[in-house]
Amino acid sequence: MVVFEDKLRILKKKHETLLLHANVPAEDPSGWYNRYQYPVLTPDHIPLNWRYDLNPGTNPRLLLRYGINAVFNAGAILWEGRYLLVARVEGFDRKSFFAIAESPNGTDNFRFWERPVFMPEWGEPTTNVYDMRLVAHQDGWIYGIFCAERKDPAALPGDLSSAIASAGIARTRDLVNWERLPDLESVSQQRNVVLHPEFIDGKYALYTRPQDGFIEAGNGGGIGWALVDDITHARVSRETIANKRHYHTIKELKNGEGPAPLKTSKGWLHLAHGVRNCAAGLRYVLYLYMTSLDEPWRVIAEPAGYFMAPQGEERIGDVSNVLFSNGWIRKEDGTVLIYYASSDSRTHVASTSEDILLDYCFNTAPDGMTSAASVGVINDIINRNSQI
Ligand code: BGC
Ligand code: BMA
Repeated sequence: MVVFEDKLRILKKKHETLLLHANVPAEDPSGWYNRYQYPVLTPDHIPLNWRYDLNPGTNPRLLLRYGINAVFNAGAILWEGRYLLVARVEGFDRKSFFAIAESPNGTDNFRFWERPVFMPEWGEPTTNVYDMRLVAHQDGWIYGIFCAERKDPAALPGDLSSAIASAGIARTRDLVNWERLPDLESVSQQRNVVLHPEFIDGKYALYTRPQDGFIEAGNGGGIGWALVDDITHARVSRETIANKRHYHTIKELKNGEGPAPLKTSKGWLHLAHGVRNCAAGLRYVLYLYMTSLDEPWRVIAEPAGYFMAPQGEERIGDVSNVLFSNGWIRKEDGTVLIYYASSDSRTHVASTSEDILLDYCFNTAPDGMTSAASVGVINDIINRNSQI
């Protein structure tokens, strides 16, 4: 009994200390953002009563009963003045699910709500769900579009890895009660589907990511754009590629929309991830691009290369060398909080401003696609500096 009480006291103290820990920003030499020093969500942030049976009668040794492996790839929303993240929480059992954590300021003191999200099923039960984008749509609902993954029924016997990725769609008014709508109907597999926050010609608009197989984008040329008449029976009938993949760039192998774009006076501001393959496996980095206000599928600016890449401890985790983001929040004063996860393990925040991001997008050279063009960009900067 004493052992139980002592252990519980220590667990609670450590947990509370972690939750109350103040976060500290550090300016990046680029000037583009401040990375906060501590992750905002980790497995240790998960409430103790989700993981331990706290009854000394049934768990006298106070053993862990459900292990949490990672808390990452969080959607984000500023809702009624509350900073909310809908995290991808993954157990030791490799299943992930959604859970909402709330902070008073968006940078620390995140606490999970009482229970994980109860997501109703649609169709064939979903084996795994992840990477939700939260969008307050013009129609008044808050949508959560996420990847719904099921085993491929056509997989050959012995192939236990082939799966089908599709876009699960759910909506809510209070972030507690969710209405699951039919999954997005699409001829290709879909991961990283994001709802555009406004109607376009009276229709819902989606950023898609057509792919040939479960992993390979194949002929899927990049981030797609599709209009949908009825979100309660969403179907991709025509898909155009809005942001293309390219040979020898950070998005040679795959790319995907991050959170829903932010509307600014100069166009829609997008955060996306780009993937390339190398001897060490896939490398995921984050990049930005702008599209036109009237035609959100038309790119008007795109700086070369990455905006953020894994650094230091961020490089290491379950799937190393990965930064991924599906959530950001713009505050009224123009501050932008970027929630990003590192190496499929933990969630971080970086802060910047709309003005800085627009400056970055319009004043950083686009990719010239060759080494010589990159040298040209540097020479331009040197020439300008020599005239000061
Ligand atoms: C994993 C995802 C990953 C995907 C493609 C899924 O089974 O859960 O994290 O993005 O496979 O590699
Ligand atoms: C992807 C995503 C993420 C993940 C990444 C790296 O395909 O959908 O869930 O962060 O792979 O494993």
